[in-house]
Amino acid sequence: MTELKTGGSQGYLRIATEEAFAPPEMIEAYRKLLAAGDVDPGFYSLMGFYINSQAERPRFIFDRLQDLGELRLADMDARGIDRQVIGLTAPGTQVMTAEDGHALSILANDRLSEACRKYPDRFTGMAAVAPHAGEKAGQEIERAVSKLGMKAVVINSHIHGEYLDDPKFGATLEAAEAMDVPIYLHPQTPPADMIRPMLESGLDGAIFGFGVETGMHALRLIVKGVFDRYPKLQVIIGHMGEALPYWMYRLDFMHQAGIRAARYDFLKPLKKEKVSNYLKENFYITNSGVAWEPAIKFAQQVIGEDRVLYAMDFPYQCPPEEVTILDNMDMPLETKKKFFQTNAERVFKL
Ligand code: 1DF
Ligand code: MN
Repeated sequence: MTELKTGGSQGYLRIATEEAFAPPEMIEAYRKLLAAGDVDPGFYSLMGFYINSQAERPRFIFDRLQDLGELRLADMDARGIDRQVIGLTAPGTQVMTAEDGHALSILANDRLSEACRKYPDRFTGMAAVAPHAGEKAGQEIERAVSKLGMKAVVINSHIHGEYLDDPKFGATLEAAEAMDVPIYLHPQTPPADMIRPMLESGLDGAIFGFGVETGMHALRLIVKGVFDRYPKLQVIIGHMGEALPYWMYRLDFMHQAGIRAARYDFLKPLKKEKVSNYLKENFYITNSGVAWEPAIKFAQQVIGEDRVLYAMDFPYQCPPEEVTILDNMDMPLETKKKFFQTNAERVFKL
C-alpha cells in the first residue's frame, strides 16, 4: 500500500472538491429551529439526528464540521489531501427565513474566507447564499467572489421545496454567471411533499433521497430552460452526477418524445435539443461518496474526462482507504491527473 503523502509525489496533487464545514452559530440556529418545532420532516430527520444523537459517527462528523484549522489540516494530511474546496454543509441557510439565512450566509462566508486566507495553499472557499433573499443573494455572491476571493457558490438543493429554475431565484443564477463562478448543487433531504415514502424506509438521507432529489433539481434546470437563459452558467453535481450519466440515453429519448407530442405546454424545445448536451456542456461531476472505478470511468466516457473531478465528502465520508483505491485506478496518469488536480484548478481558477 502506498503512503498517502501530500505534495504530488504520485504525479498529481489531490484536490477534494465537496468538503463541508459548519460555523457553530449555524448549529445554534438549527438547535433553535428544532426546539421551536414545526420544521420540515427532512430537516428534522437530518439535523435532529446529527445534533442529538450520541452515536460515534455523528459526533465525529460534528467536531470536524466546525473546525477550519489544525484538526481539519491533520485529517487532510492523514488522507493525503493537498487542498479542500469547502462549502457550507447541507441544508445551509436555505432552511431559515430569507432574512436570517442571508445574515448567516454573510457570517459563514466571512468565516470561511478568513480560513482560506490563513491557509491559502490548503483551503478554497465556496460562497453560501440564501437564494430566497432575492437581489441580496446576488449581491452576496458578488461580494464573496470579488471581495472575499471565493471561487464557487454552494446551493444545498431545494429552498423550502422550491427550485432554482423558478424565476424568483434569478438573481442568484445571474450573479453566478456574471461573476463567472460555478454553482455546486449539493444535496439535502427531500422536501415534505417528496419525502414520506423515503422516511418510512430510512432512505431519505445520503443513502438515496439526497441523490434522487438533487438529480431531479439538476434535470429541472435543464428542461425548464435555465441554461438557455444563462448559457455560460456551470453547475457541479456530486455523487457521480447523482446517477444522471446512467440515465442519459433514456432522458434524451423520453424528453424528445414528450416535446414532439407537446405533452406539457410549459415544456418548450431546448436550444441544445438534447438533455445530454447540457450535461456535457453545463455540468461538472464529482465522485464524492463514490470511490468506485467503474462509475468514474463510465462518467468520463459519457460526459468527458475534462468534466469529472475528485471529491471526498469530508467529514461525512472520509476513509483513507478510498484515496488509495482511487490512486490505484487502472487509468492513464494523464487522465488521473485531470481527475485529481487539473480539472479542479481550471473550474475553480486556482
Ligand atoms: C450526509 C452526507 C450529510 C453528505 C451531509 O450534509 C452531506 C450524511 C448534511 O451522510 O448524512 O453533505 N454528503 O454529501 O454525502
Ligand atoms: Mn456532501
